[in-house]
Amino acid sequence: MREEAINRVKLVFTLFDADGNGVLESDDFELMSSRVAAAVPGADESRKQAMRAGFTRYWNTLVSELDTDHDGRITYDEYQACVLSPERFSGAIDAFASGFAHFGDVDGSGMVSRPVFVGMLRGVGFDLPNIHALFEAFEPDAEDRLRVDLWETEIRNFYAPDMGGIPADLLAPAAAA
Ligand SMILES: [Ca+2]
Ligand SMILES: [Ca+2]
Repeated sequence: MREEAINRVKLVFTLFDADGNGVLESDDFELMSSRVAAAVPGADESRKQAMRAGFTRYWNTLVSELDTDHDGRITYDEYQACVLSPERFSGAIDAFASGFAHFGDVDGSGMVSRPVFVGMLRGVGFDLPNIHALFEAFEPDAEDRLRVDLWETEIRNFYAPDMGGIPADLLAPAAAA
């Protein structure tokens, strides 16, 4: 796995621990999907359900693959094993990426506006300057929107073990943070 990919994976653990208690649990994924839902008040109900289903499947996959001691929680030590077998998560990540990105396509136009993009990624817990840097990397159109299909692809890239030097790295700077 490339170093950039490992940096991204480490960041995900910190973000997914939405309640900050140091371990991942189903409650974290509930909390995070609620925050993302709250960021898009006018969202379509079916898109919201798909987004939430993506979070739920992701959690279910993590807990079935990584909860070595079967206590229903994933510690950082348990979580680190995911870098050894990223292929086991690809189905869940595809569903998550699709549900998440399309949730931001509020009007079904195939485009995502900057306020929605920023609100959703703030809901996940990324830092504001990084979010704007990523948005710019998508080369937004004259109405300051990005293409939802490019975003969906980049979410997959974020988790891809062999990818580095990609726009998604803007969310997880390797810098001495
Ligand atoms: Ca937690
Ligand atoms: Ca455990």
